[in-house]
Amino acid sequence: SPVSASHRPADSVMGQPLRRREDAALLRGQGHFIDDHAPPGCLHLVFLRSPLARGRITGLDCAAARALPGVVAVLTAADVRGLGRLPVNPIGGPVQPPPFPILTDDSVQALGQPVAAVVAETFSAALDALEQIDLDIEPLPTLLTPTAALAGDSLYPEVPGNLAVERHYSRGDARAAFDAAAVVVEAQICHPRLAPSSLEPRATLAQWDATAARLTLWSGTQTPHRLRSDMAAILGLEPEQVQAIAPDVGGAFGLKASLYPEDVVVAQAARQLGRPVKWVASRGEELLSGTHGRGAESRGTLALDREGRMLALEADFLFPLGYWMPFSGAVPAWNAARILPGPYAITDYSVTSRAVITNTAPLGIYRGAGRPEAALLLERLVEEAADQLGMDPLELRRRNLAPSQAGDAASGRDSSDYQALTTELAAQSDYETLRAEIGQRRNRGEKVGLGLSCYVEPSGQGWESARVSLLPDGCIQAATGSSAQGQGRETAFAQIVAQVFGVTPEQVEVLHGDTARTPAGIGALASRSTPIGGSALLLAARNSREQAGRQAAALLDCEPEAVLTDEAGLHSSDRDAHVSWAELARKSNDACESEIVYEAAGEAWGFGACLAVATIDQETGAARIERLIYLDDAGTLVNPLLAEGQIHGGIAQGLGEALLERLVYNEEGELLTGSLMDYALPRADDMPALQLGHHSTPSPCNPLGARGLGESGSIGAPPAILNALLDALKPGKLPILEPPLSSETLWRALRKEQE
Ligand code: SMO
Repeated sequence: SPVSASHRPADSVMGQPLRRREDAALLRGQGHFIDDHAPPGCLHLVFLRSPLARGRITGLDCAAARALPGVVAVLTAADVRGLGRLPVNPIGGPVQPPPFPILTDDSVQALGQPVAAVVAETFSAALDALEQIDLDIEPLPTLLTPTAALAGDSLYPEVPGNLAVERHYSRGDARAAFDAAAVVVEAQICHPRLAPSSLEPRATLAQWDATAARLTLWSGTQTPHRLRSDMAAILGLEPEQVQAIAPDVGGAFGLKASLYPEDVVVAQAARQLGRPVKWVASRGEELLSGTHGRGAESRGTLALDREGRMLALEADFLFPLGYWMPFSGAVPAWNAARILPGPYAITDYSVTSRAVITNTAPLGIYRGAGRPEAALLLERLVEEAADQLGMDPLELRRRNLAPSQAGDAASGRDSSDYQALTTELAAQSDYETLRAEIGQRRNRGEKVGLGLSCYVEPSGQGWESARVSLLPDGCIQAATGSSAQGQGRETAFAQIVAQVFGVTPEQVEVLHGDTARTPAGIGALASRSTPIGGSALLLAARNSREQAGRQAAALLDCEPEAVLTDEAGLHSSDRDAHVSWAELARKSNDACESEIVYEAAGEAWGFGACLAVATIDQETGAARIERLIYLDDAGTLVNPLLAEGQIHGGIAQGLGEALLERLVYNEEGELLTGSLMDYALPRADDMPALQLGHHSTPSPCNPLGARGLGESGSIGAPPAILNALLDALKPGKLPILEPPLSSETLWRALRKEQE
C-alpha cells in the first residue's frame, strides 16, 4: 500500500519531544571522540608549558629529551617561525590584538604558554621526555587583573596601554537624566573567571598526506569550516588542501570555537614528520590554557523617578583578555555592552566596555559570552532600586519592561512580549502567596530569599548553508554547514527536514562536522545553530521537496501541486498513482537536490524570566536553591525535549557560576584552581528541581521562527539565584558582589552582620 499504517501527518514531526538519535551510541560507549581515533603509526604530542606568568627565556635545552628512546621530535619556536597568525573577529568596532603565539623562545606571557612540544611513539614516552627539557626563565613583574593591566606597562608594543577592545553604546543624555533622578542606585561586580569544562577536553589529531599535499584534521571543534580556513591560512596552504572533521564533540560551550596555538603545532608536527600526530589536553592543561569565560569587573548606576520609572543607565565593563586572543576574543566585551539596557525601556544610557591584555590564560566566549555579565549587572541594579524605593521587585520590572513589539520580517526586527512572560511567572509561582510565606519564614528567623531576573539573548545573525538531497536509496540527506557539539543537532535537524518532506525523521540522514562532505558554514555557537542553521535547512528542504514534486508529477501524470508525500513516497492527490522515494530518485531526470546559503534578515532575540527561592544555612553558610522557575520565549521549538535539555545545561552552568566556580590566580600568576579538586563544577545533587515553561512566539527574523536558547539558562539563572541569596542575607550586604557565593563567603557575611 502506498500509504503506510504508521503514516503521520507532516505537521506532527516538528515540535515533537523526540529522544535524541545520537544517544544510543553515546550511552553504549560507542561514541567517536578525538581520543578514540588512533590511525596506524599515530604519534603522541605533549606540550612543555611555561611555569611562570611572565618572564624572559634565558635557556631552553631539548637535547636530552630528543635523545630518549621513543622520542621522535621536539618542536620549538624555530619549527613554527614564519607561520601565519589567527584572525580576530573585529565585531562591533576595531580590535588591537596581541601577536598570535605558537611556540615561544624569547618571552613568556602567561602560565601555561606552550614553549616546546614533544612528539613520541607513546604518550608516556612523551611525558617522560618533558621532564628532560631544561627551561630557564627570568621572571618579570606580572599584570594579572584588568585594573593592573590598564595601569601597567604595555605587554606588547602592538597594544598600547594593553587596551585591545573598546566599545561604547549610548543614547539620549544619561548625565542629565541622572541629575534629575529621585533615586540613583549602584552595583559593582567582580565576575568570576570560569572554565567552560567540556566532557572531552580540547583535542586534535592531524595527518599529512605528502603525496597529495593534503592535511586532515580531526578536532573537537564547534566551528569545523573556520578551523579549516584558519589552519590553511596559518600553514600557508589553500583551503582545498585541508579537511577538518569534528566527530563526536563532548561539549564545547565556546571553548572550542577558535583554533588554538596547540592545533597549529600538532598540524605542523604531522607535516614535518609525515606521520599522524595526536594531542589531547589533560584536564589540568584545559584549566590552564583553554579559553576562560567571564572574569570582567563591572559597575553600573541606574536612575529612577519616585514611581520607579527607570530614567537612565550607566554601565562599565572591564575584561581581562589574557595574553592572546582567540577568534571571538572581542565578543564578550561587545556583547555585554551592546545588549544593554536589556529588556527594559530605558531611553537614556551610556555603556562602555573595554578589554585588556593580561598575563593570564586567554579569555574567550563561554556560554552566554557577555550576555550573562550584562544581565547580572542590570538585574542587581533593579533589585537595589526596588530596595531603595520600597517597591516589589517584580512590580518594578513590570513597570519598566519594554512594551510588547510585533516584530517585522522586512526590517529584521524581532517580536517580544516580556510582559506576558512575567505575568506567567507571577501565576506559576503564585507570587503574592510565595512572598507572604517567605516574609513569615524570615520573621521566624530563617535566612530565605526570593530573586528574579529578566534577560534577553540575541541569537543568530549572519549566514549558514545547507544542502538537501534525495539519495538513490530513498533516504533524504540533509547536510549542514552548522555543527554539533553534543546538543542533539542530528535529531532536531532531521525533524525540520522530515516535516518539509512529510516523512519520518528516521528517513533523514544528517551530515555535519566534515568540511569535505558539508557546505561551508559558521558552526554551533552564539545560540545560532537552530535559528540560522535550521532555517538554512528548512529552505533547502523546501526547494528540494518542490523539485521532487515536479519530477513526481511527470511520473504520476498529475500537476506538481497535486503531489502528496508521506513516508512511503509521493502520490497523486487521488492516491491512484504513486512512486516511492527510491523510485523517484532512480527514475527522475534531475537530482532532487538543493544547496543554499541562507543569510538572516535580522537577529532573533530570545528572552525569558527566572524566579529563584534560596536559603542560607546559618551554621555553615551553605546555600540551597529551594525552587527555580524558568520561563523563556525561544520562538518555534523544533523539539521541546532538546530545548529543555539546553535550558537544564545552561542553568547548571549558571548555578556553577553563582555558587561554585571561580578560577583563581595568586599574586605570582600561579593558578590555584588547576584541577577539578579545586575548581568546583556543579554536580547533579547541586541542582534543584526545575519548573520550566515556554512561550513560543515565532520570530519574524528567520523562516523557522526560532530564537536561540542554547545560552539561555546561563544568562537568566545566575542573577535570579544571586538575587535570592542576597535577599536571604538581608539585612546583611556585600559591598562588591564577587561570585561564587560559596558557603564561606555567605558564612562570613552572616558573621559580619551579627558583629
Ligand atoms: S559562548 Mo558560544 O559557544 O557562542
